[in-house]
Amino acid sequence: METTYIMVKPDGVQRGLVGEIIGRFERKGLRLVGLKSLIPSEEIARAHYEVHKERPFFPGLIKFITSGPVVCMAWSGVGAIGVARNLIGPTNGRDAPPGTIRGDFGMEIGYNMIHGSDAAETAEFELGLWFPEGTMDWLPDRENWVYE
Ligand code: DAT
Ligand code: MG
Repeated sequence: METTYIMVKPDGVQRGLVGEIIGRFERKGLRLVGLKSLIPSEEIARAHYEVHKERPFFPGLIKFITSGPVVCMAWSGVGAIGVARNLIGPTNGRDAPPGTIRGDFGMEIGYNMIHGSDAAETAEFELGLWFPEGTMDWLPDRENWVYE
């Protein structure tokens, strides 16, 4: 079992795609173990995107992420980090295949609606950053019909 940090970005919230996005994770069979909405502070946005701090797009990225509400989520499942990245699709919506979230709804590299952790270490860091209070420990009954 893995847990990944997923976040609907301000463009996804503004466009009313929160339900659509959550539905895709639910239908896939992942387990929701954390959910909240907030307007990110500059401090948390900078920490989250620390690895990109030298990139030319960094200031614009921080301005974008702090511009309005995001929806912070933690999803668990076998191989959840990779499974979520596959549901999300490549960074630029124009290159992302249909069937992925970015492929179905995105036309840009910046306005790409959703973040997903890219590895076990980043998931651990991001979950600690956005969910310092921790996540829930529970098992949906339906999981007996998701995993053999
Ligand atoms: P991903 O979100 O697919 O993991 P990433 O970690 O490479 O992509 O970059 C983080 C975010 O930064 C990405 O979702 C959108 C933005 N970004 C990345 N490359 C960019 C670029 N060349 N121009 C503008 N924004 C960019
Ligand atoms: Mg990334």
